[in-house]
Amino acid sequence: MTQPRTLGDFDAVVVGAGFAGLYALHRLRTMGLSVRVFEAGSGIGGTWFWNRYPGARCDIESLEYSYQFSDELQQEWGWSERYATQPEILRYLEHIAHRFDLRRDIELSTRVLSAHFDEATARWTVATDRGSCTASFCVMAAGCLSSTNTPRIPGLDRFAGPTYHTGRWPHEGVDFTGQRVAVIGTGSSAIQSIPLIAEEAARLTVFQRTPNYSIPAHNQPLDPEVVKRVKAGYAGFRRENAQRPFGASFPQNELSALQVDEAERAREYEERWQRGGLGFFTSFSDLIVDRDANRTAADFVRGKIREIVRDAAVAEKLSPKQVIGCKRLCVDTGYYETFNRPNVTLVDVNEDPIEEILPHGLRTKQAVHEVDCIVFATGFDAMTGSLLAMDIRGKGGRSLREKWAEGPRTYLGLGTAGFPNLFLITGPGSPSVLSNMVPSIEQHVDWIAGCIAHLRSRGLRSVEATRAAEEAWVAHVNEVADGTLFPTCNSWYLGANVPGKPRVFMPYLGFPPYVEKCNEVAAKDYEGFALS
Ligand code: NA7
Repeated sequence: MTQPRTLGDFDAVVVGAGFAGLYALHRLRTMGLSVRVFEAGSGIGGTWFWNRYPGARCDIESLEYSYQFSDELQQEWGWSERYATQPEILRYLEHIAHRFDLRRDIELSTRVLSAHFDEATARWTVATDRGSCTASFCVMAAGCLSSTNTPRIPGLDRFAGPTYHTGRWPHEGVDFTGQRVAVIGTGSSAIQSIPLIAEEAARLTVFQRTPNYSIPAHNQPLDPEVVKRVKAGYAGFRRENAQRPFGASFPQNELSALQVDEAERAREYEERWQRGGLGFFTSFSDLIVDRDANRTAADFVRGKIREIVRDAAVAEKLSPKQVIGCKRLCVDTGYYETFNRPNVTLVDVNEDPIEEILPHGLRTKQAVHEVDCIVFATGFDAMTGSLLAMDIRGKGGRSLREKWAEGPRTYLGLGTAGFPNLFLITGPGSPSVLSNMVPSIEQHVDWIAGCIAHLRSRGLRSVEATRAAEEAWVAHVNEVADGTLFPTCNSWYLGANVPGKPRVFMPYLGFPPYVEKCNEVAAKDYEGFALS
């Protein structure tokens, strides 16, 4: 038997080289720690390395979907559009790697297979497909939306043409010219890519399970005056956004939707629709807590769909029935309009389910749809998928998969009892996907860095969430979610998109109170964590 290659002994191992892993490396290395980052991709960028489908772009505005840890960096970097494209975000991350000399501590094309904690030494042994190493701290920066979900449709292996997943797009791109294309799924990735695929393809058939609400992006080149204004007071702009519920600059209306008359409501929604983007969801204060309030926003969007889509039957199929915002709200450029094109067909798989994939098409209950290629825009095993893909074992050899069999359990989404010195960045139980990810990532990395510095200053070597603190936090996360309309539909926030996944609401709603709680825990000597 060959001995596994030894990759060294480090203070910290970081899994993943996306926004989270890159900043974790920089921050921990600046503190004097020896750090090694393992990244499965052949390049850095995480989400923005993998998701190269046509139209892939961020739906948080570029001036705030960026790091703030270095004012020089945020002053010198110039975004070109209101919403940055995937190539521009990747260029930004490559710039970061270069500017902060990060590459020398990143092992690309290296997949972490397992991480096992040794109680005697209080160290983690991290095994990868290229060798193993040990570390005092293991920082999971593997991404919330990284582990792709491809439905097991009978016959898929017999399909003669190429298949693609939006989250694993070929680097060389795909030319759909003259092709008959199937897109399965109508989440954010589908909503961004469908208009562009439709322009190229000879025929596009969209297979929709749940229609989604989408707000126009009204993307445009960034106005130099806006950039100048933000850059003149960047810290203030960041501070203000951090006070908002989602940690992003969506203007929050403090009024209830039911407190104003119909004309006022329509005016507010129309203004937000014209402005574009996710800020539509903060039109009123109670859209995610009150069904009647929510219905007014949902009706507004359904009305827009009817105005945009000429065929009334297609408009009806595209009209979501669930609570608006319950599934991630989407932002688009010409999505609903695309269904007016003569080369686009919409199939509702609820009334006409896909029964099998044939070598040259898809057979639904009612018809055979001949296609040359299939695009799976079917999303991810969100929040826990990439963590549970690794064999993570804590005290007593207990595996995380076993511990989370009924759903993830964490304290603050940062740590989990029984797994000392294991930190999760934007883990389940933290605002993560319900917030602007980049500030959330920075907040977590800074907190982790502070915690490690605290341990070191006291000559301690281990930190572990207590079971009691974890239980209380899980109960609190559920209580907050139960006070909203989020649990009322089958979203990936609940794991409902992956067959067999336990139905548990995973993110924590409310960026400002969450940050306050983390700061309070740190100030009280890491209350709820056992230090030794
Ligand atoms: P999403 O938002 O999870 O969307 C996946 C889509 O695929 C969604 O419409 C699903 O329908 C659909 N889906 C999943 N499985 C199936 C099967 N078996 N049959 C038909 N349709 C299916 O992933 P995205 O990549 O679009 O976006 C992920 C996040 O990235 C997004 O929220 C933003 O935060 C950025 P369903 O709704 O489950 O009925």
